[in-house]
Amino acid sequence: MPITVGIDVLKKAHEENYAVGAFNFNNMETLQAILEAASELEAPVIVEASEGAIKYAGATTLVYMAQALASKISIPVVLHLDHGKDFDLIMTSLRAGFTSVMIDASSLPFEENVRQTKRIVEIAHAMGVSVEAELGTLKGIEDNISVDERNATLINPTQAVKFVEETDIDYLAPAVGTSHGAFKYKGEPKIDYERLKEVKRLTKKPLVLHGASGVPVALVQKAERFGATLKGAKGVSDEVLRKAVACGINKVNTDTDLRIATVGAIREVLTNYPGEIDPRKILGPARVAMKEVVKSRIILLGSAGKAAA
Ligand code: TD3
Ligand code: ZN
Repeated sequence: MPITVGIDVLKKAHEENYAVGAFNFNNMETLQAILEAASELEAPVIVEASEGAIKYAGATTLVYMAQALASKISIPVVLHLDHGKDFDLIMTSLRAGFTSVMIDASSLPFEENVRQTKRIVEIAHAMGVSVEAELGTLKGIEDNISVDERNATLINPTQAVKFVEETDIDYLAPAVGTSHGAFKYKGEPKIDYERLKEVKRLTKKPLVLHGASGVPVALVQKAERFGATLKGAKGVSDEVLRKAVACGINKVNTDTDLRIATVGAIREVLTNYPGEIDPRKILGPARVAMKEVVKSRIILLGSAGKAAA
């Protein structure tokens, strides 16, 4: 079917208390892996491109690929701009055909975040596109963090209500203790579930978890076995993620796990077959490995079988 508007997929997830997987892509193999996995599980799915991905591949290339592959399957597929920080690039994505955009002005003072977010919401909504915005700073929260530091970093639930009312965004990404990349925590992961529940109760919006990759030990060990150096890599455990979904998360962003799966698979081929020069023999196994990651995430998030409207 044609690509779907973001809120149509996330409204249902919000009402039925599950999360939709949002996976980053910048090439054909990754997009195929995500869509094949979601389609086989009859799950709605979000494919997202960062500004870096757009600079790498081009907005129209990504849009045409997503439209072409989505048109051949019967699950809802949303095409989302991840962490849009630049007004012109957000406009480029809107014009190119994205059906959801994130305006990330979370590093700016609150009022400026409101102002920039509101401006994008007005334009995007006029085009029938949904908007995500972020409040707070994405940072791994450790055991020894002080209350002051925690409040300075994480989302303020009262402020969240004001933000949602003033901007009219469709979904909100609250900073609750996760961070991007393969090295999220030194100790045990800490997510502020109470704060998350409070944001959900007060805003009644679909919520988005960034920095959600699990960094599974098996994937890390495989990549390391073939020469990768990932010492100290640590992610959000399945149990923590399940709990975050139970507290109101409806969109879960995953990029790092796909990267680690890719690197492990490519390194394995290159190590075992040093004479191989066919890129398809090198990238094909990476596609298979990514597909497995996407499947296990979708099952974990509870969105398998939720494709029907
Ligand atoms: O927005 N993203 C994807 C881009 C982050 C760079 O890896 C996420 O929130 C996913 O974060 P991660 O690193 O946990 O997959
Ligand atoms: Zn993110």
